[in-house]
Amino acid sequence: MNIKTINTTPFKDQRPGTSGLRKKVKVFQQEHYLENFVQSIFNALEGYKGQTLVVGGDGRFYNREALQIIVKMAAANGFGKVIIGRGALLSTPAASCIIRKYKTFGGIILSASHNPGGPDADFGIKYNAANGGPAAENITEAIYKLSLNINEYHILETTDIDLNTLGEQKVADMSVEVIDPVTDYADLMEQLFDFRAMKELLTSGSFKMSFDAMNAITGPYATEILEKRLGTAAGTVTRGKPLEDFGGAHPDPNLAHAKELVALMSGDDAPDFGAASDGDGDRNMILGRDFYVTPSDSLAILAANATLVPAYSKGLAGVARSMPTSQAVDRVAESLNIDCYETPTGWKFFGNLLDAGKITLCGEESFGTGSDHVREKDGLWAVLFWLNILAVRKQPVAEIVTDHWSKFGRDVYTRHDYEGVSTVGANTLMQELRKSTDELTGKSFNDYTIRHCDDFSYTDSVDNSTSSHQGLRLLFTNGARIVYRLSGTGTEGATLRVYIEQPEKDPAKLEADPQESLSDLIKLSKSIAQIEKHTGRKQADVIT
Ligand code: G16
Repeated sequence: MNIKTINTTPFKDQRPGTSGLRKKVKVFQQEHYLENFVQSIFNALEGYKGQTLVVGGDGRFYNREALQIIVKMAAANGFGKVIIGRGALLSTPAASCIIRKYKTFGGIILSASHNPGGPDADFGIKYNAANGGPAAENITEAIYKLSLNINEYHILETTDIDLNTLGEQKVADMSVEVIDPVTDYADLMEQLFDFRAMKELLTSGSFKMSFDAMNAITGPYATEILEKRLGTAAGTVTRGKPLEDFGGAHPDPNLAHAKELVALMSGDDAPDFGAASDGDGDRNMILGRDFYVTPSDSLAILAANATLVPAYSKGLAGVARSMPTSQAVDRVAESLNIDCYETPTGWKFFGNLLDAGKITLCGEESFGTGSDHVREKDGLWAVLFWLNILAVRKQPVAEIVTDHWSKFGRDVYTRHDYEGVSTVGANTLMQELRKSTDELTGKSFNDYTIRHCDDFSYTDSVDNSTSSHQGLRLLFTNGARIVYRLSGTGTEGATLRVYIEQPEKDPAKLEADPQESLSDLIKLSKSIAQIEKHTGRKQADVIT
C-alpha cells in the first residue's frame, strides 16, 4: 500500500455552518483545503477502522474530484469499505437511507444544497452519523477544533477509481462498492406509500402533474419513481438531468427560483399538482393549480392527514418544527394530543428526537419536511406524501389547504431575505436587537404589543445539550411573531432572514395575500431592527 502522509497547515475558516462546510469551489480547490477538512472529520471519529463509509454527492462541479480524494483518504485512514453511488451521485435523503439500510458507520455527503454550482459557485461537504443524520453540534465543533491544529493528513497514492461500473473493486485493502443511487431509495418510498392508489390517480387521465428537478439530483429519482413505478406520462419530470452547474440556474425550489413551474401552474390548462426539489434533493415546494402551499402549512397538513398514508396509519408519536417555522403544526399537534417540539434551524436538531421515538414528522419553513424514515429532510418523500393524500381525498390541493385553514385557522406567513449584505452591518443589527430584548418586552406599536422578546436558546430533551443564539424572537400578545436570524448556509457576505407571522381565524380574511395582511408587521420588522440603517436595503431581495 502506498500511503502518503502529507504535511499541512490549518485553514482558519473550516467551522461547519447550518449544514456542513459550504464555500466557493475555488476555496475547496486550494491545495490541502478539502484534505484538511476530511482528515479533521476522520480525526473526530472513533472506532471506524475496518468499518463502512457511504460517500456521494449532488453531482455539482467538483463532486467527482472531491469523491476521488475522499475514497483515497478513507483507504489510507483504515476504513474497510466505501459505498458510493454510481457517477459519484447520491441525493442527500438517499445517502441517509443507504447509511441506515446497510448499517454503515456513517457517510460523507458532498453538496451545497440549493446554492448555485459551477467553477465560480458553491461546494459543500458534511458528515452524517450512523443514524443517517447530520452530525450533531458537538461533533461539528470537534471537527472545527481539530481543523485548527491539523498538521498532516493521510492519502493513498493510486489511480482514480471507476465511478461508473456497478459492483465491487479494491483500492489497496479497502473495498469500494458502486451501487445504483436510486434503487434503495425508490424501494423505501414504495414501502411507505400506497403506490396502488397513487398509480390509479396518476394514470386516470383526469389528473396531471409536473415535477421540476431543477437540473439537479432528483431528476433520476423522480423519473424512476413517478414515471416508471407510478406510471405518470413521460415528460412529467422536467429539467431531469443533473448538470454540474444546474444549467446556470439557482436550484432552490421557491417562488423566486422555480419560475417556469410557477408560471405553468398558474397558466391556462395548468396541471393539478406541481412540485420541485433542490440541488441535493432534500427540499420541496408544493403547488396546486394557481396555488402555493407554504412549507409551514405543508408540514401542518401532512401531520393532520398522516393516518391516510400506510407508513403513518397508526398515528404520530409527536411532531417538531424549527423555531422560525410557523406555528401551524402546533395547532394540529394540540388537536391530536401529541407533543410538538420547537428546535433551532438545522435538520441536525431533529435527529435525537427522531432516534428517541419522540417525533414522527418534522419540518422547517426553508422548504424542508421529513419523517423517521430517514434522518434528513426529503423532497421527493414530501411530494409522494402529498400525492398519497390527493389519491385518498380526491380533492384539489387548494381545497385541502383551505379546508385545513377553516378547521385550524391560518398562520399567515412570509419570509423576507436581505441577501449578501455586509457582515459587519448584519452582526451589528443582531447585537443591537440582542441588547434591547428587555427594553422591547412590553412595548406597544399601534395594535401590536410585544409579550416576550429573547434570543432563542434550545435544550435538547434527549441529551440535555444547549444551543444558544439561535435567533431573535419578538412574540406579540395576539400570537404574531417576528423572528430575525442570520443564514448559516451562505458563502458570501451575510444574509439576514426575517420571518413574519400572524394567526388568522376570521373566515373573511383567510385567503388574503400575506404581503397585504402582514403589511403592518413587515413595516415594524424593518423599523424595530433598523434594517435600512444596518444593511443599506429598503426592501428584501427575496420574499417567500
Ligand atoms: C440547511 C439545513 C436546514 C436549514 C437550512 C437553513 O438546508 O439543512 O435544516 O433549515 O439550511 O438555512 P439558513 O441557515 O441559510 O437559513 P439545506 O437545504 O441548505 O441543507
